[in-house]
Amino acid sequence: MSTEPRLQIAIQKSGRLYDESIDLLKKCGISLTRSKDQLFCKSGNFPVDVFFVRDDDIPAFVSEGVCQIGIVGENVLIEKQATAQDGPLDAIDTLLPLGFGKCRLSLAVPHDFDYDGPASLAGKTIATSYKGILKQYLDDQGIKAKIVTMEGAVEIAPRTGLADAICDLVSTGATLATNGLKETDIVFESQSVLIQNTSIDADIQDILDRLVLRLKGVLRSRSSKYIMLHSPVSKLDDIRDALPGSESPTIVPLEGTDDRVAVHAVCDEAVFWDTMEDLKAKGASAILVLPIEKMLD
Ligand code: PRT
Ligand code: ZN
Repeated sequence: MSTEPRLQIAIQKSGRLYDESIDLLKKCGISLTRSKDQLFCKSGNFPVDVFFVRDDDIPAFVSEGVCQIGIVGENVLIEKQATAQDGPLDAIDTLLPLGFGKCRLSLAVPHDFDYDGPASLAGKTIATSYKGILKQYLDDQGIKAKIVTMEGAVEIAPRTGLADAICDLVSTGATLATNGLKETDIVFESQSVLIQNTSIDADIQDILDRLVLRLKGVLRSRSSKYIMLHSPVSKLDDIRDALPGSESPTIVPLEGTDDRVAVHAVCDEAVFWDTMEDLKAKGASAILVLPIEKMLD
């Protein structure tokens, strides 16, 4: 009996990336029914099996081929590659940025630290969970500093006297502010990415190609809008030029009139009130902006 090929994907089992990873797969039409604490789940309507693991384990799962693909923060991927001891995690390619889990790995110092650029950190102690990325950054800048590795609660290190500065993930900056720290330099900007093992069997590659096409469609539809309006024929060029991120709109005749047409376009950028007012000032009317649910090029 031959078994149908299935694509294995590793995602975070709980935490900041979980909800959006699941949401993205569901938007791709992949149905998943996972009971709490279940670490493995087969989709019933698409040949995909999902493994739920700690984010730190995802790069190894993919490079070892346990899963062919994974969703992980780029910060974790690059750090694991920088510190891999059993040979680098080089059997991994990054396929696609996914647009969520955005954050930055930043240096921060106490407010009373007399900071004048990264060179101020020479001879100082920096606490971080990202030793590999930080060491690379300091080496590139020719700065010699001591790195202390902490697994969590890095922000309290300066207050306890354990370190002079920290290097940690920041999104809103609220945690730094609460701990009396100021962000000084961005070391690395991160978001979640889709990664893949570099060698994938052809039949599984076909499934991956289908998934990637759907993912691209979902990601594009998130940032795109469908715009419909009426335009005087004489103003068509002006109005077409004012449509944000749209190349070739569809022009449709309007019944009962020769001097006005309907314009329909997919705009690859946000459509703000300013843009709509500008279109109106150029002669457009009946302007409608609609969300797009799915796209397939
Ligand atoms: O259990 P597991 O090991 O899977 O999860 P984890 O606890 O290691 O990771 P988790 O769920 O906290 O984060 C997963 C990923 O989310 C990270 O690897 C990043 O790619 C991404 N991400 C995005 C963040 C943040 N934003 C973020 N703000 N990860 C952590 N933080 C923390 C940061 O460490 C700091 O403590 O949030 C705090 C700062 O937030 P602000 O908003 O106060 O600046
Ligand atoms: Zn983790």
